[in-house]
Amino acid sequence: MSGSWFREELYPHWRQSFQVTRELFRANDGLQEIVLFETPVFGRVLTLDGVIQVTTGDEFIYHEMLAHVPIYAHGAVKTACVVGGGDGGMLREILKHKSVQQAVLVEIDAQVVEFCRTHMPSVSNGAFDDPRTEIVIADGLKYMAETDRKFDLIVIDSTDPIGPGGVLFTEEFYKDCARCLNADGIVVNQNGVPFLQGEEVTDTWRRRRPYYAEVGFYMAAVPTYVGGLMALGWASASTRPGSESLDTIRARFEKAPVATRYYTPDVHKAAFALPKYVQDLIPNT
Ligand code: AG3
Repeated sequence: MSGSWFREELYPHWRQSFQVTRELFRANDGLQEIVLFETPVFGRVLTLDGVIQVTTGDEFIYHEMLAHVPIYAHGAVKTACVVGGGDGGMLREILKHKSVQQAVLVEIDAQVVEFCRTHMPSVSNGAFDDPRTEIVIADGLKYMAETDRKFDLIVIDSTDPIGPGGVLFTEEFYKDCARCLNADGIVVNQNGVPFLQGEEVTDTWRRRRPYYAEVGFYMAAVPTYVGGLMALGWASASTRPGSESLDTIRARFEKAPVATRYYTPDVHKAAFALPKYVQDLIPNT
């Protein structure tokens, strides 16, 4: 990281660079390499195996959209499970909801949790110490295959489908998630930036379709997940998070408000308007 620039090489033919004020930490526990550095525009930036995961500047967009959209669409989430998400940002957003009684975080890499708790405390903002939180250090695939718990919401807060997080994009895992959802439960995940990673949308749709009556996507614009809008996937046996009327979502938000900087009921509804090039990645539509 000499020369004060960090270059992310996620894509073979397109790279993005960040000016680095200083590198704060670098470690490798054998599972993945974790690096933290300070930047002028995005604040603290965390990478895993060289790919941007969180920046303190724009993480709110991703975390709010994967937490509040399914929660307000469902209307009464009591139990939630986050798979991945070792930085604690997703837990933080989920726990803003008073209706949530229990949130289980299943993270494969203990160093990520400890590291983020110490060096990026604003991201978890106390969520790891909330009495409703349970932290399980385990492989998410194995956890979902073995647990007999059921959840109203499962958020798969993964890396891209490379490295240890790759299993969280498999048909086997989506099948187990379906079994671990209550009848009206919803699972959501990140599906990459379809302009550059279009196959993730197609693959996720095909792999979920056999196990969920309802499968779809919605969009959010996260500056450091460069390349256009990011696709967020959802699936459920019965709840269609984009179908509730704006009035219903507004009423739920007003009755049980949470502080947000990106999410609003209007943004919730609008996020389900898919650009044509994204629609075209979904088979049979
Ligand atoms: N993990 C999602 C990182 C995805 C980056 N992918 C990309 N740019 N295509 C975020 C973890 C935050 N809790």
